[in-house]
Amino acid sequence: MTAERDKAPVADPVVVEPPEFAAGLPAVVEVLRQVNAKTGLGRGVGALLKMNQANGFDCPGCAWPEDTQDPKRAEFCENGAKAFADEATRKTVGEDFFAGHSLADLETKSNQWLNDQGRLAQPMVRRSGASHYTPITWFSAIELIAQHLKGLIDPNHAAFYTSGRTSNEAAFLWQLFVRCFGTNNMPDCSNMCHESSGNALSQAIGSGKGTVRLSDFDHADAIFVLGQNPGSNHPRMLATLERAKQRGAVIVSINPLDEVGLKNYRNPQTVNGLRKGTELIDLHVPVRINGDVALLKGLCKVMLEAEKAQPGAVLDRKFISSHTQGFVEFETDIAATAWDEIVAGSGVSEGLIRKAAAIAINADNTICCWAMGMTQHKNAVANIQEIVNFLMLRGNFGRVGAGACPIRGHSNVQGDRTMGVWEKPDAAFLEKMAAYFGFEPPREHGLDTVDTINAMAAERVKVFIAMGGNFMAATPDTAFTADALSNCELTVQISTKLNRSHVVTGSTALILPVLGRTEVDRQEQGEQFVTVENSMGVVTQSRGHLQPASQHLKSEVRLVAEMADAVMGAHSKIKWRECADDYHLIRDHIAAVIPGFEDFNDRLIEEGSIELPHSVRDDLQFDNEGGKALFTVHAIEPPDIPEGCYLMMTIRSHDQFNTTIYSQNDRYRGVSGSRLVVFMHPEDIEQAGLSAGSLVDMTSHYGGATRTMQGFSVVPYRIPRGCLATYYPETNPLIPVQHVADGSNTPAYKSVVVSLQSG
Ligand SMILES: Nc1nc2c(c(=O)[nH]1)N[C@H]1C(S)=C(S)[C@@H](COP(=O)(O)OP(=O)(O)OC[C@H]3O[C@@H](n4cnc5c(=O)[nH]c(N)nc54)[C@H](O)[C@@H]3O)O[C@H]1N2
Ligand SMILES: Nc1nc2c(c(=O)[nH]1)N[C@H]1C(S)=C(S)[C@@H](COP(=O)(O)OP(=O)(O)OC[C@H]3O[C@@H](n4cnc5c(=O)[nH]c(N)nc54)[C@H](O)[C@@H]3O)O[C@H]1N2
Ligand SMILES: [Mo]
Repeated sequence: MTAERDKAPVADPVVVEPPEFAAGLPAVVEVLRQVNAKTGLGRGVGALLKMNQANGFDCPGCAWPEDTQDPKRAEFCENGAKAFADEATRKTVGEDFFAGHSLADLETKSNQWLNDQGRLAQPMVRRSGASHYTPITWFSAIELIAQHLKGLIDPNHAAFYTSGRTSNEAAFLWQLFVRCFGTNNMPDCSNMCHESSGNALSQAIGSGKGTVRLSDFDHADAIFVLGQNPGSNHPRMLATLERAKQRGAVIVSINPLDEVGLKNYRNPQTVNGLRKGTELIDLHVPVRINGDVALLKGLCKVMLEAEKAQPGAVLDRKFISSHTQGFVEFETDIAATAWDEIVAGSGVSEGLIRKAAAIAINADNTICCWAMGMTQHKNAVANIQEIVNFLMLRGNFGRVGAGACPIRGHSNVQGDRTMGVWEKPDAAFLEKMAAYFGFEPPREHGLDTVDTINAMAAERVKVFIAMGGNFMAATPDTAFTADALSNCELTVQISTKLNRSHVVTGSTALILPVLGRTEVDRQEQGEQFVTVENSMGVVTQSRGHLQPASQHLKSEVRLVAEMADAVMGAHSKIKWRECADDYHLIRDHIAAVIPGFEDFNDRLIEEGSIELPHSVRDDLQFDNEGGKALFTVHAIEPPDIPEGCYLMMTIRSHDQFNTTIYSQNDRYRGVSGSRLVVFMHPEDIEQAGLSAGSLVDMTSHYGGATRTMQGFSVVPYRIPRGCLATYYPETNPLIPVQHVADGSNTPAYKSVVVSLQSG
């Protein structure tokens, strides 16, 4: 099968050496350029200064927490500013645009082009068989949804996707609506993101959330950053790492790539920082793709050996005996794991592993941070549980300066889960919802993202409604997913910007445009604010200040309330519309149903933000099976890579936010002009008879099936032998929908077996 690729303008990339430092003056220049081009300088900068401030709006970028130590500093980064400018653009997409572009025409456009057209400005419908989207009133659009949902013989024939920008208020009302309607089919972007972390941590420590506060970075002696590229994806984290480093913390990066953001950081918010950088990492460990289980077992082996040589010097025996289970099996397994296996599995020498382990042994307090480099593999859950094993050896839980720190992606992805957006809700939560709202929620678990694609393909899901995101471009197996989506009777995209999911649709399709975070949200009872939860369990307010991009936009909350009202009608005991008139009412409901949100409204006013409780962090209490943190044993299972094939990871550039592509450039990797590149070790290039700039086709191999894409330009890069890197989402057509992580069902986006053919 030849899958279709993104229709980006095909150009040869310009390749130069990656820069020596991250951020600094180029970041400031880039912020001003993007803000000026998209929003106008005066309007843009004024609004930007309100980002992540009290009484301002939460950055629509990543979920890194605000630094409250210095409330006066500008609390945004280059990529947050880009996300802001992209939402606050003055360009709009309305009925004239759609009259001038048929779906067939839009099909031929690139993701970047679609996004560049501006903010969606009015509700549009594509009627069955029609060539174009045409305008529809809000009333008719919502009636159309209600008609389709009410026409289903089983509520499980609908699926309700959420991306992670949705506020707590909208998310809470959304899951309530979906459950009143009668299904738990709530796939979300977490299913493709940190699901593996949630799954692994819940089993091992009894909570799916990280155990670290932002302030812990001020007390950590060692910080291990595994499979994460903060320079591009969480740039504000670099300032935190810089402060830790200047205080004397030792930083280790475990990553196939020596990402520039971790090497040298020039803080653009300080005069000194613009001129001179801080070397952030002390040690880079160039693990091979998916070699982390072997590597982490190696680290633990060194620590166990050192303890044997000097009993009492390394392990936190008290922690292990009082708070953990499974240690003996773990110790036995590690002792039986040979160095040959560890070195072969990780691609890292024993010497380097010993060096990294020495850092952990010498640190009283260690934090491990990680992101997609750990979660998007077949054995991703094992990856994360090995991190937990590693941390537990020295008792790095429940104390200041230490712990497990999954770094979340979308700005409110963690909050959406806290609000109950999950296809596998726990029974206690459903009980509480049932008792408080007086309805019988469905108990059977619903479909996650991959299962939803399969159910659409099998025509078991017929109505698909997405609260944000870009399902079509973000999911694996593009051609298969496109067919699956086209099987639906109705697809609805509740969105801010035009994207691929508006172009590949069900028989009937709706585009429903909503307010973004940057915009004023005026309802019956006055101007509203919403709340979001950051990566470290702190809930803050977010209030937009810009005038809405169009007078036709609804808030997400209002839209959910109106849909619920239309679907549930007079039977519903819930006063949906009143909730939309005044979001305080929703927060009162949240306070009644979700643990940790007691007196939510009052505390928000009095304290400004609230920190959610965490039983491991606060009380060293583990709510998993057995009531103690669990050491787990995982075999080293190197992926099966046939002769002549490579293992490919799909990664983000410095100029994108997920499927939103700002430009074809990746300043931090020295590539510009094209994203259709494949990063490759120079010796692999030579061995394959290729050279820098060669054009190749790429074929993925899974279960006897192949998927091919054409026209990648080869870029020599410092990457381990046998490993390749390409950009997400361009290569999603190559990723088999069946290739998922055990336990979490997350697509193995970073472990794709491919071969190259000269183009
Ligand atoms: N500007 C910007 N910010 C973002 C996003 C964005 O697209 N743009 N996306 C947001 C979202 S939703 C998310 S989830 C996060 C993603 O943030 P990240 O996880 O940092 O993003 P990725 O580029 O997917 O991959 C991260 C790193 O994993 C490494 N890696 C890949 N495979 C392996 C492996 O097997 N082992 C190890 N140790 N490392 C590996 C790659 O080399 C890369 O450096 O960022 C969020 N923030
Ligand atoms: N190959 C590969 N695939 C991946 C990944 C990878 O690393 N490799 N990463 C995965 C990960 S970690 C994630 S999180 C997913 C991301 O998957 P998604 O969250 O589905 O994708 P995004 O690109 O973030 O969605 C962007 C769209 O969201 C809409 N939007 C933006 N802001 C708002 C808002 O405030 N409200 C509403 N209603 N809509 C809004 C806009 O229309 C915009 O076009 O992709 C996954 N896919
Ligand atoms: Mo993500």
